[in-house]
Amino acid sequence: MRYKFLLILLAGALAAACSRPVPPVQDGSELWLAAGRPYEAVLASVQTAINPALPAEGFHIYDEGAVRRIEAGSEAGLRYGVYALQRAEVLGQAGPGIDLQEAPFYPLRLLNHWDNLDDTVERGYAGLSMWEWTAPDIPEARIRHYGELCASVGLNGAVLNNVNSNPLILDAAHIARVAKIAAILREYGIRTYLAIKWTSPIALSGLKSGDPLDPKVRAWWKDKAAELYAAIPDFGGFLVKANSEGQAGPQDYGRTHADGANMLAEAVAPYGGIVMWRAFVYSPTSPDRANQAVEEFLPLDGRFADNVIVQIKNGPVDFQPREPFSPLFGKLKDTKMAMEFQITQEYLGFSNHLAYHGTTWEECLDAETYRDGPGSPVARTVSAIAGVANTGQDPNFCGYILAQANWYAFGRLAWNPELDAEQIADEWIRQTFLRPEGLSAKVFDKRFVAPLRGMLMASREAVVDYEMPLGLHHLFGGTHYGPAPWERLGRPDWTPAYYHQADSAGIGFDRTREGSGNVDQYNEPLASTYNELATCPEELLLWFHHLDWDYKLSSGRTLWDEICLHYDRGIRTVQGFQKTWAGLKPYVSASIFDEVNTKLDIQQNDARWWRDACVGYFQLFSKRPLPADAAPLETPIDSLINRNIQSDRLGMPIHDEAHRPVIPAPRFRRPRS
Ligand code: GCW
Repeated sequence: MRYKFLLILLAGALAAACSRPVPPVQDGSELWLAAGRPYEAVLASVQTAINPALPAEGFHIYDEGAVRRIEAGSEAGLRYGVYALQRAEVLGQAGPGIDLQEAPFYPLRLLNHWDNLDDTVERGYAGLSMWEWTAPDIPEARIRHYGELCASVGLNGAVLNNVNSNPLILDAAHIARVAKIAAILREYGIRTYLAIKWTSPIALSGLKSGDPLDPKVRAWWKDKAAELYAAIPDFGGFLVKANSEGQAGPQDYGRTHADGANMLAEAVAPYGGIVMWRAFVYSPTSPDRANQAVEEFLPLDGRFADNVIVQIKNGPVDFQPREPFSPLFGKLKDTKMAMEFQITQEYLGFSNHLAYHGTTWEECLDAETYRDGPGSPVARTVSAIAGVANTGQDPNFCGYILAQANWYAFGRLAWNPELDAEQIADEWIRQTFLRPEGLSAKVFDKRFVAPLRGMLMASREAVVDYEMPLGLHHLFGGTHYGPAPWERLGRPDWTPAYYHQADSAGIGFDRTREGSGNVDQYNEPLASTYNELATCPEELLLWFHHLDWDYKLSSGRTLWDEICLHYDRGIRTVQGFQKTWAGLKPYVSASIFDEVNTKLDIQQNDARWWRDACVGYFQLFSKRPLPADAAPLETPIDSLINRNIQSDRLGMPIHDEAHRPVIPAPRFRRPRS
């Protein structure tokens, strides 16, 4: 009897072991094209036709009897349609009777690559430049893979090089090389653009000036445009960073941004080219960096040529974990504007931290500007959208499988800014991670997709919490990876102390009407909403207000206590991710499991470093104890202050074997005797 019972138990255990899902073998190098049928197979299974009645890049997928058809306004539209069907198949939305008609919201949907001609990538955390500028040949296979990935989410343009541009990008050898890349990208419906250096005529041809009203300069750019279009007939145009962070520009010659942009616009106009002129400008002497884009660009509203687009970063300072939207979106009425998001995580833990940006961008795109009265969200004020790419030579393109979600989310929102961040996260997971054999879709959904989606959705807020909660911003040191709230030496608007303004009374940047007046760059009723403490959203409190440490928040707690608790909460959320991920082990390949596991461990150690550094440092001013329910600090501020993480040659942060940040004591030079 007893034996029989044991046998039944054993058989049960065996059956359970056999029905255990077999984790798929995959390494993340197919990104979100992993789970779908190959493009060619999807294409072969449908009847396609160009239908000029549809928008140029739009498509219509539908069934006619047993035949599945895709009609589109152009070849590019057909490609988008095939990829949309591929996605619908993975999502289980491609059953009989499918009827899906779409067209992109923005005509221009671009990636901006900050890639240098020596193959380094400014703010790139996924290896060297994916274009391999220094290699004898262009990396065709990678460029094709990139083309597929971009086309699958509807991106249609790429600026290949850094906005801190090298004039050599416009020499004959580089133009020839760019033409080869452009020829491949064209097959995927992607136009090629270049970032130019203002002083190119001086550097390349020895001109004496860069004055945009100088006929010689104007002629130079016209000739250069002719040369470019001879090599690349569908060349998209120029992206320009001028009079910004040490880059020269028209203001050096007493001219305006409009003079500069229009001169370039005139050169490319005959070929249908455009100029994207960046509004990222600020000078060290202004009292509030956040005010400067509006101060410089509002007076120029209506003075830009038709083929100029002013490209504006989402926030008024610089891609911080949280910023309000740039007030410029609500101000320019007669100028075309483009949104610039940063996909690469310059300020959100590089490619080490999970920080899903679908939520960040949704927050910005949905924000109400009141530019044309109620109902003018940021998304509707802009006519183009650009994202600073997070790509490099790493086999998975992004340096972290979970960072691929940001490239995907950017593409999807560029196609349709009204898509929901959670839906995008869901789509991305289902297309990226293969379902283990023997696991039903329902169980996979419940045990894997839903928990991972939860991690993505909570991740950006977690970073805000452990880096700079409640509207704090720019507390970074060195490479922008770690905390340095103590830094106050050098150009003021590059130092954390300029932004947090901590003193014995309190903390925060006063941008109210009593302070820098930045609130009044927003349209009413937003200006007053931000100006009044009672209505200013708490997540932006210290962006707009300098407040007493004892100021009471809606929770009834003091500002000081809330700051401490936010940092704690950020750490706890990441520790929660670690637990969740541990439970997802049976569903992913060993290599992906280990990759994420290690990165999450780095992230939680970094989060603890951020908390110790920021809370420890601000405590020197607040002189208050941590609230009773906060975790004690682990490292005394004395051993963190004035220290930065060690970086490798490419600026990537170094962690020890236990995944803790390596933070050496500063080396002081012995004074010469
Ligand atoms: O975010 C800052 C970066 C710079 C960058 C600059 C810009 C390309 O720290 O690396 O330069 O903005 O957007 O121009």
